[in-house]
Amino acid sequence: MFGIIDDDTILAGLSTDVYFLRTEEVLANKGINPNVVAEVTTPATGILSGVDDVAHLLKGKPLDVYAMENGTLFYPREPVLYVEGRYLDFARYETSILGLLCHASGIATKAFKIKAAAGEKRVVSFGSRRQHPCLAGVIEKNAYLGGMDGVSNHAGAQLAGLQAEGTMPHALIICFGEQVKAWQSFDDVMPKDVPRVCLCDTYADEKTESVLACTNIRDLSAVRLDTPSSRRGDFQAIVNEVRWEMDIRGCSNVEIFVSGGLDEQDVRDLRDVVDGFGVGSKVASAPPIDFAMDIVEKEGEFVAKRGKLGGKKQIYRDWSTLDDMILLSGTEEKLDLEGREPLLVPVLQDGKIVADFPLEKARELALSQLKFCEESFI
Ligand code: PCP
Repeated sequence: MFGIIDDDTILAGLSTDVYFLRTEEVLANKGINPNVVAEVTTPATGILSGVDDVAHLLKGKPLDVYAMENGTLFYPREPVLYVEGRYLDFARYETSILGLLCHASGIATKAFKIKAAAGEKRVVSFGSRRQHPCLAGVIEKNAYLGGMDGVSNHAGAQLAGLQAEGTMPHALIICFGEQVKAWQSFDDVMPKDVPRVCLCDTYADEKTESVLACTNIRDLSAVRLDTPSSRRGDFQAIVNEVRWEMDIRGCSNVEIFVSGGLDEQDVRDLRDVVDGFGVGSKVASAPPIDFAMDIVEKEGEFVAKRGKLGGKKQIYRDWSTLDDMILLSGTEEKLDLEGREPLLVPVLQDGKIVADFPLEKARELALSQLKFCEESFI
């Protein structure tokens, strides 16, 4: 009904470009099915995600897969994953392998950049409304993996094993016809563990509404300012004014949370004056990472198309600096790799999943790399 391709069709390799199905037909007809190594690379820097999905996609096939762990910072031209096996055992899956990695890593990478901009301040994913609803789980999982501190989509959070969080929409206030009644009713009805965050921009200016919220809601935890861009002018000055007016009324413990069309630069500009951010489109609709998959070995011979590097490789990282060396597999013993660790680890061995993919661990890994990132990237 909603134009969604189901799991079984994806697992059957049919969510693919038709040229792969034709390639299979031609190769099978001519009896050609070489043993190959195909690697996934990109000219971009980013945070890897989607390796777990690729493992589930290829599970049960006579293939070996090696990959960086979800959450790893990757650099241009580094293989993030490779598949080894007979070409016809995975030809038709290239489209889905790339789609899974490109989409997940795109969202995780943008979330990482938003978190880098926010520093210690909280960032929450508000953007599931910007994409097809069937993708909410993908969006929230990867937003969290990349560094967002919370997510707002109910089902998306559940699918990712997270607890959704949120404030209130303008619709609630409009249904009551005035702010105070709406905020008080929210306070009456919601369980105590739901933070009292009042949306303070519906009818009057932010200062007026924030003061009203402070003086009418006893356990007010924060005000949310979702000031429309047509009214915004100097947003930082508006926030400073709200802060001042709440402080002089003894509400310095009430936090200020902002949302609405925010990107990295807005977050950077506002992080010293607010306590948290809701970010929607910029994370949920992040550009995909442009990964490509290329055969680099065929029957043990180095092969590569123009612009790609032949041969199976391993990457050795010095975790104290995030400096990497890309080496041709098997040449390691000639070099001093003291203090470095291989990044491409087994994920699938002869079709059996041999790695696990805990979300928290991937997020911690992603965030542990923040302090080493060059400003040009974040
Ligand atoms: C928030 C804000 C943006 C949404 C969420 C964030 O909506 O207005 O529209 O996404 P963005 O970063 O893509 O802008 P609410 O204020 O909760 O929405 P509504 O006006 O529908 O109540």
